[in-house]
Amino acid sequence: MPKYVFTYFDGRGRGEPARMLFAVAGVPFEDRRISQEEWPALKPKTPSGSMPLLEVDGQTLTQSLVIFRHLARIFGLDGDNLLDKARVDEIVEYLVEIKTQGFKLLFPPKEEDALKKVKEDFSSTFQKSCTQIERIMACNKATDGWAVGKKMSAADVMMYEVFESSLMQDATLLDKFPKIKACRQKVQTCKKMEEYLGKRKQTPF
Ligand SMILES: N[C@@H](CCC(=O)N[C@@H](CS)C(=O)NCC(=O)O)C(=O)O
Repeated sequence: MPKYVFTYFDGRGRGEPARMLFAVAGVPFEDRRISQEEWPALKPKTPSGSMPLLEVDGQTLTQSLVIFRHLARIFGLDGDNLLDKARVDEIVEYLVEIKTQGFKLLFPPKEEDALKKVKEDFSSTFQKSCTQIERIMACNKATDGWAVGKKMSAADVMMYEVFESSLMQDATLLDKFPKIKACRQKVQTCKKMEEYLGKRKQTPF
C-alpha cells in the first residue's frame, strides 16, 4: 500500500473531506496538522504555498478538490460507471458552492454592509444548492438513499462534511431538505465513519 501523508492546518476546512475519505475507506495515512506558528516556515517549501497537500510515496499533490477526487478514485468511491462518476462530480460541485460561500463567513468582513452581503450570499447559495441537490437526488432512481448509485461514494462524504459547520450554528438548517438529511444520517451511522467521528479531534472549523 502506498504511504500517504496528508498535510493541512489543525482544523476541518478544506482538508476534512479528504480525511473522511481515508476514514471510510479504512486506509491509514499520516494526518500532519500544521499550526499557524509553523506555517510561515513551511509555506515557501510547498509547491503551491498553500494547503492541503497530499504526498503519495513522496510525490506531492496540491488543490483540495484534486486530492479529494484522486483519493475517491483510488478508493473506488468515485461512482461505479461513467455516468455515476459524472453524477458524483455533479453533487460535489453543488456542495462545493456552499462550502466556498461558507468560508467567507468564517473570516467575515468587519464592515456592516459587506458582512450583510456575505450572509445573504451564503443563505441564497445554501437554499439554491440544497434545492438543486434534492431535485437531483429525486431524479436519481434506485439509490437506497445514497446520493449516487447503491453505495456510499465521495458525494455522500462531501454531503456529510459540507454541512457540519452550519449545523453547529443551527441544527434545523436542513429540515426542509429531507433527502440531504437522510443521506447525511446514512453516512454518519456507517461504522467506519462513526469510529472516525468518535475519535476525531474537535476543532471550531
Ligand atoms: N484552491 C486551493 C486553495 C488553498 C488555500 O487557500 N488554502 C488555505 C487554507 S484553506 C491556505 O493554505 N492558506 C494559507 C496561505 O495561503 O498562506 C485548494 O482548494 O486547495
